[in-house]
Amino acid sequence: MNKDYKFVDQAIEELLPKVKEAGFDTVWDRFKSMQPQCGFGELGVCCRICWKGPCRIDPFGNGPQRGICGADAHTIVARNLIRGIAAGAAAHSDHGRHIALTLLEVAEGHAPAYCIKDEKKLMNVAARLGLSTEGKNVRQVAKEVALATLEDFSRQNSSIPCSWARQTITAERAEKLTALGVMPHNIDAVVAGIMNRTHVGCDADPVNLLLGGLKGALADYTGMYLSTELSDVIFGTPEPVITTANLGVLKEDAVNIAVHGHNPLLSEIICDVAGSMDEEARQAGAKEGINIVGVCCTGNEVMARRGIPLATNYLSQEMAVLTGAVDAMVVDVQCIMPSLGVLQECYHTQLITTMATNKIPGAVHVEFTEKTALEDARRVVELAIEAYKRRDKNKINIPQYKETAIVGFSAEAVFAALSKLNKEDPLKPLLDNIVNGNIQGVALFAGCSTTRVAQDHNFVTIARELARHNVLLLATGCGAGAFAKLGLMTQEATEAYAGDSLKAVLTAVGEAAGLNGPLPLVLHMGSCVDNTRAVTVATALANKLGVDLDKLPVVASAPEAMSEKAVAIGTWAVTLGIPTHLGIIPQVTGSSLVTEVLTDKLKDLVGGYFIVETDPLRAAGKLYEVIRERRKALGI
Ligand code: XCC
Repeated sequence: MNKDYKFVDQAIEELLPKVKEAGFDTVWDRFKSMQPQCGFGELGVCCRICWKGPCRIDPFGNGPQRGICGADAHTIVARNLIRGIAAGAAAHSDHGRHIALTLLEVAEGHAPAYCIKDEKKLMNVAARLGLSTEGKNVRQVAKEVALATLEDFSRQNSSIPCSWARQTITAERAEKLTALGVMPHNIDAVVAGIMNRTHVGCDADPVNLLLGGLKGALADYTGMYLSTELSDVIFGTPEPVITTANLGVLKEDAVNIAVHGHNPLLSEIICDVAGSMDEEARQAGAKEGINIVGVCCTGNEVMARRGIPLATNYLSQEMAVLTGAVDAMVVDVQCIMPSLGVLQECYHTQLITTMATNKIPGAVHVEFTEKTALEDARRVVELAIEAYKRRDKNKINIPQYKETAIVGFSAEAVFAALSKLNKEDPLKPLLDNIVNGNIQGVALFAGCSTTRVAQDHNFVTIARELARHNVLLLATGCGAGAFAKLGLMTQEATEAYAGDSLKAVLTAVGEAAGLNGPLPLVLHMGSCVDNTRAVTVATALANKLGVDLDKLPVVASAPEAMSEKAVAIGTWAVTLGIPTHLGIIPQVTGSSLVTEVLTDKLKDLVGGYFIVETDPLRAAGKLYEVIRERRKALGI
């Protein structure tokens, strides 16, 4: 066993020593050989923006206090931070644009593999965007929705905010953010604006830069929101479904295809065609045909909509290949370790890249387009079957760990479950239980997994502790993956860990919704982009209570954050008024000013702020304290 790490995930604990014996390096080995990591980088005081540099500020005050151009630590840290936010926003919104363009192609009849699976949602979205649907057919409405959405990427009038931002938050919040000058009008322009103002010789005022970061984060929010909603329109809105998670979902006697990345456009079609190619897999010797499993957020997407089992989350993606049982790892965009390309030199796994902007040395590239999606998906499955024939049975090591996971809690699914208690006013039961204290508050777990902490440990520890205090738990992304793998998305977890009053509410709703027992302890809301589903619920609650979002007893936690997307998500959560915990030290502490703004001053400005706490139990305590504070301020 790797003595330097503790894993709460037994599957990794079991597999890793075998991997080490075989002489393979994993993410944890590379992390170890990277020590000590660059202290300047950790503090955020290293500037590589121009080629006079790199420059770094001496954090102890003995060496240089300004870079060659004269930028001090505050400017450098703020610039680095908001460039990360811009990258996160670019990633999420490009994903969203891809979905919006696909919707347009569906409407125009150019994407035969796709259809509008959720017409009701399409109509709701149209209404929310202020579009009239009267007398129009589904395709016409879809086209107008797609075009209105694309305007959020192209509007030049900066006094008109992005529709997807303005229409999805409370009016009071929108007004406040507009007055602050941080409401985005055009996602692309805001991302470009951050790159522009952080170029050498531009914006040097750290506070002004941070305000630019808030705007960038709201551009990220806009891209995420539209991505989730339009994906639901095309692929269906998730409803509760029972599935399984962890490496034990791989099958020795099946052609195992892992879909990995973020964008559901190809993985959905792979799921569609796999059934019709099952016989080919059996003819190749796979007695159980084709078995599709998910990794990271593409995994979350197909798990929430189709109940496809989840193999694992970000940090342990290599472990899926190292089971020797994955025949194809098909990837789209984001959070794909380049090491997968190296691993397949020793394993038969066929790594398949599918997006022109996301290629990996060592992979086979099957270029995906919406027009040829069916053929592309078939090609992927064919490659998997071919790879299956090359499998080395001696290398197969599937840890027999998997947990049941009840997933698919979109905002609509939450409202539908609540409506079983009160048809006329579905929000009332939730609100009543928050007001009477049966539910103390709501915590959204988001973000990644990282080598800086024992994988999944922070998620599980904080969640159990908050549940004990009767806090309702929601999760997305690799946080959701952690909870699914480790059995916290089960009714048994509710019985075991929920405080009495929370348990009673989850049981009443679960029974009424026909689950024959409580709702799971943690509600799976989907992938990273689906964090906006939690905002849908929070905004509905705020509107019903007649308060702004920053008054709600709602908190967020990214206890194992890693990616620039997580930086952007955390920043918009704070900007919307939600106190947000980080379980790792963000790379900003080289500037006392930036640190103070993020953890304190933002509270006066937007209501939300960052809470940095690396100890998970203490973090849970702090989050609960915030919830109590907010309840007190509301007089409940
Ligand atoms: Fe990536 Fe979404 Fe982070 Fe997981 S959680 S490591 S961003 S896959 Ni969004």
